[in-house]
Amino acid sequence: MTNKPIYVTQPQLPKLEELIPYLENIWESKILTNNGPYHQQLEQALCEYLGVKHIALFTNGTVALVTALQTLRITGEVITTPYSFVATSHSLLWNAIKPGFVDIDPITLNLDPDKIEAAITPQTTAIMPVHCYGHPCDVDRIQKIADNYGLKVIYDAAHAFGVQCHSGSVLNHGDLSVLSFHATKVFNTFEGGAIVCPDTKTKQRVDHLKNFGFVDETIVVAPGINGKMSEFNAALGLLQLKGIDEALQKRKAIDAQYREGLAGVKGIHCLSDAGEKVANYAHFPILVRPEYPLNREALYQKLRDNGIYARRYFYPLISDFPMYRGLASAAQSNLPVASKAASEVICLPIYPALSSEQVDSVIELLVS
Ligand code: T4K
Repeated sequence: MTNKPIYVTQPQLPKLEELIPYLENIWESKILTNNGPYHQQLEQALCEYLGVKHIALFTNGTVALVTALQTLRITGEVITTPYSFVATSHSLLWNAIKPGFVDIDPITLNLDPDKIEAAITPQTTAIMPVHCYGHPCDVDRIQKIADNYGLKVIYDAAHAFGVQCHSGSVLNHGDLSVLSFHATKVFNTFEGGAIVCPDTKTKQRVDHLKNFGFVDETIVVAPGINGKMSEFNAALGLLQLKGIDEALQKRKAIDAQYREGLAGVKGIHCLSDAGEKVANYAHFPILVRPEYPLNREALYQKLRDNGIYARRYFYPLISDFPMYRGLASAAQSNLPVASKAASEVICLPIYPALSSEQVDSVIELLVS
């Protein structure tokens, strides 16, 4: 039994004293929200860091997803993955859109491009894939299908902060990409999120929608929501950016340690990358296969009994929750790969402050 519990993640935080000058400025200016100076600075800084043209900050990733769908006026049906956090599909239901679940690729666990076309109906207007665990989807093939059928693509990029694929930032693919800056993410602002937009016109529409639809004091152009990030969260984000490269290096080292320690363990499959040029090591998922002496549930419990609070992301599948399971596309027979992955996966702890000894203690439990 390890002394202190080890959770699947732990947020990275700057030194508290470094935050104080930012707070003093906020207290002095009395600008707490509504596109204040820190908000503007963080949008600019993130565009530069991530290599994207426009970013609109949000209170969280879920409201950003809901707003992204509103931005492009998506209706009808949207093709998506069942192997994700519920927020992905919930954003569709909040827009009265019917999810069309499509199975995932067995190697990357991302939406399988081979299966998308068969799921397109006359009502389909968009595809919402997820860069699961920060591993890029097959963006080129997905775009080709979208172009052929006249569909929009909105990426749920909640896990994909800083990830680069063959063509640079993965966030530049699709019509919009949505980030989460939740406490559990690679880059956090406590709560937060963003929409990455390709042009000023789209960014302007997003900015209206996240501010109730206001264009100016008297003009409201859409039934917008309140999705604005506060100055506190934005200031924290500016500080967090200073530590992000070091945090990513630490994650990379932990990833390497797990891979080395688990390489010879029969029945434990470490998910490989999806060919990204720059990875972010957001999660460390393993698949517990039949050759392993314990099944997934028994291993999950063994870890817990030893103070390791690993998580079964993503089990159950979204399509198995009550508000989705009545859909024809939610049938397990339609989603064999996702169903298998959901029954085998365990995400091991990975975060910058996790020591090499702690990683060893997790590996030891898996090996013994
Ligand atoms: N799309 C995708 C693909 C997503 O994964 C998510 C969120 C979203 C969209 C929506 O974005 P946001 O609206 O959240 O911005 C967590 C997170 O709450 C959620 O943000 C995340 N995905 C999901 C994968 O995981 P839980 O219920 O598993 O979190 P929780 O509270 O059990 O936290 C896990 C562990 O992290 C805890 O055991 C301890 C540690 N922790 C957590 C928090 C919140 C801390 O040490 N400090 C903290 O403040 O959902």
